[in-house]
Amino acid sequence: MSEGIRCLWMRGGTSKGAYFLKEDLPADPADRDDLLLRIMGSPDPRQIDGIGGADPLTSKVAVLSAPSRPDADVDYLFLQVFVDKAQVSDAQGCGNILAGVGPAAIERGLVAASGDVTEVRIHMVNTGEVAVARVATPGGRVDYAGDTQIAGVPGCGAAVPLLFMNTAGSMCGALLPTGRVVDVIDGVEATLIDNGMPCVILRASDFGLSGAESREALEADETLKGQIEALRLKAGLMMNLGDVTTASVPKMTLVSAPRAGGAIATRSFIPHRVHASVGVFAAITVATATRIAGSPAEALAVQPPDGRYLVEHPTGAMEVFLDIADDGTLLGAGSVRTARKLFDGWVFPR
Ligand code: NQM
Repeated sequence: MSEGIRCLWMRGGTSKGAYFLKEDLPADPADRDDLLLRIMGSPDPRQIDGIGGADPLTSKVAVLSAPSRPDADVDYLFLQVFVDKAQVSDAQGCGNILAGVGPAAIERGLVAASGDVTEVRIHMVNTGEVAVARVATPGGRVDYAGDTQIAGVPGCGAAVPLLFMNTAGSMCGALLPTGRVVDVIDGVEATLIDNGMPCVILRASDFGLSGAESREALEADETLKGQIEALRLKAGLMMNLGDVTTASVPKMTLVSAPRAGGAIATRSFIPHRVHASVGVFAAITVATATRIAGSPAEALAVQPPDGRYLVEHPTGAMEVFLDIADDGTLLGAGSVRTARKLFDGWVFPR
């Protein structure tokens, strides 16, 4: 049996993942990815011989290290470990796993707790931006208990507020990488947009859907999935992402009018499974699309009075905050998540 590797298993928002120190993993990315596949048990739809949860939302990795820039406290590289393919991708960030990064950095001694709330500036290596997380640290230790509830997670936990700036064009170089609000691909109108996550925003009704379908119903519709994938491959090229055949971006998000008092309803293909809720950066990106005059999302949305967008999804709604200047410039965005340490120990790859 190979040596064990130090690993924190945490829930971050509505995702779960393995948090490692960079120094505990091979320096060569190919060796690192090979090790992570073996740790997670991929490729295998059940990930039976690894710790992955047989779902893209629970097959995630955070790699933490000392900051490589002066305006950050810690570096965070996100890696998506595919479940049924031997692939590991750094082509996206993850705002849910990000919620566990502050706590994990404090647990591992990369960041010192200071006072009741420790502010952790996190350099998101995938996109080159810095997020600020606020972590409850009464008595100098991370406190995971609290009374904040987020949709898609039973029970409550300590709030982890996340703040972002300069997320526009994170992977695509511009908020609207084609320079247009609407592109027509395969006869379907789409907004190609990136405010932290490359997303293709489509009307659910253009696919004969209400937008209230369950995750299971959408995943069972092979014709729909084929149509969405064909669109995605074309959109990826248009969004400066190149050939996205093996990438986890762009996310394909079907939008419809809100049904539960929110701003907009979503069903998000990430990209081959349907998200049980919605990603943090994906929600921020969809909320941003609702502000863009002439976009399908704008026409369907109900604008909140205070910049707090409830983005509806299959298991409730995610609240994201957008700070937009009068001239339309995006000043910042935020969300509140919770995180929880589930297991700390050594993982033994096959
Ligand atoms: O968009 C899943 C998640 C995510 C990404 C995915 C995320 C984000 O919910 O910021 O959090 O879209 O693959 O973990």
